[in-house]
Amino acid sequence: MILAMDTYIYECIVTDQIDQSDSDIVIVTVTHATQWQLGDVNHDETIDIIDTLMIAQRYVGLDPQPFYPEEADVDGSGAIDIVDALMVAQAYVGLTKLPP
Ligand SMILES: [Ca+2]
Repeated sequence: MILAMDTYIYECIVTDQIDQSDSDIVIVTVTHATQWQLGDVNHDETIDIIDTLMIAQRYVGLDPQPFYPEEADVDGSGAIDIVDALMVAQAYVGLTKLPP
């Protein structure tokens, strides 16, 4: 679950096998919610030739790091392949725009 920027209050209750319980309040404040752009496979907040190369490396069986596959399937085909690398390269040079 991705939390929006806000403050959330949770009550955590723990119960053991003989029904003794304890609880505490946890306050979570989200000050910056990051939603990664499709194509930014290394999560550096830039879509550039490095992302293209990393997708291509992944396509040929290498293991580039850091690599976030959830941002790599830019054409939504269900596979991370050379088409995704080409689309990111085209976006990098301004020939096309990637889906949001
Ligand atoms: Ca990137």
